[in-house]
Amino acid sequence: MTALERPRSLSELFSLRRAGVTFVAGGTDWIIRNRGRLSDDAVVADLSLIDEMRGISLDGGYLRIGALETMTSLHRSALVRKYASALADAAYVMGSEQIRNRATVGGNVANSSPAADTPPALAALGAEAVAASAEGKRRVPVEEIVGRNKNNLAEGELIKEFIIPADTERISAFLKVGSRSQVSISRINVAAAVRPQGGLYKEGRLFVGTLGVAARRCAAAEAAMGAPGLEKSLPEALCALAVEAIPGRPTLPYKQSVLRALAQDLCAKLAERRAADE
Ligand SMILES: Cc1cc2nc3c(=O)[nH]c(=O)nc-3n(C[C@@H](O)[C@@H](O)[C@H](O)COP(=O)(O)OP(=O)(O)OC[C@H]3O[C@@H](n4cnc5c(N)ncnc54)[C@H](O)[C@@H]3O)c2cc1C
Repeated sequence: MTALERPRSLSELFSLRRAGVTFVAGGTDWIIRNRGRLSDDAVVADLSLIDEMRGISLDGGYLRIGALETMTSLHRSALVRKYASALADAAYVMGSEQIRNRATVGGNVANSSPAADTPPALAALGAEAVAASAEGKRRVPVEEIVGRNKNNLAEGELIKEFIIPADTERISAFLKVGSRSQVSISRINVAAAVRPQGGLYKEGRLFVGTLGVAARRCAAAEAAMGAPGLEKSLPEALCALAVEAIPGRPTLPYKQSVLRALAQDLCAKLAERRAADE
């Protein structure tokens, strides 16, 4: 019979030392993927009682976000809104209210869907995931954790928390377009974190989701945001990234036209945030 384990700490979880343990957090992806498909000897570890994987706090210049924090807790958090507004934006537009109440940020990254909303936001913010296993912990940039529909965690490793530089000089934003205005998976999403300087945006980090992987960096778009004429050069850079990432795909023209519109909206949203900070 399938076994269910409900450890209360990471050390209890790692002491299970059973091969092939599968983790479940909020279950919003896991249940859909595993319903009726678990083998009799499967071991399911429910992570939800592990308090070390919860909490949002500011510590030594970094924002720490436990992997079990839900989309609702992220977008309601004053700390997330202040230091990581792109992540608050992504959490706010994800799924329905019921999904946001269950879906965890660790699960969203670990699931690694190319259309996931939090990975580009976290990557733009320079977030690192703290990966933990019985062997210890390591810090990995979020964009290196997400692969193509598969994460790059090692066997038995999980995401304990995320660490984001807490920088008040930086503003950030996330935008997505789906097939509907609500409860819609992203057709395209984009996130940027920048340092405003004059009318330009320096030291930018810009990531696009849905182009084959959940978070693809666009160096040309980052350069465009820091130079005059960004209204023209930013959409051009994003469209060129789409050609490079998904050449010849039937969805390419659609994605390019959405990226052009998102580039404009991103500039407008960042300008709004810059003005609010002044
Ligand atoms: C109706 C609906 C609408 C949705 N809309 C959106 C949307 O708009 N945008 C979007 O991005 N997503 C959307 N999703 C997917 C979203 O709910 C999930 O990606 C969610 O964030 C996953 O978190 P979870 O806690 O439910 O993970 P689970 O379902 O529990 O787990 C997902 C996967 O991650 C692994 N896992 C979970 N936590 C960890 C961890 N800490 N470390 C390592 N591995 C872990 C599990 O083993 C499993 O493989 C939607 C889902 C549904 C059902």
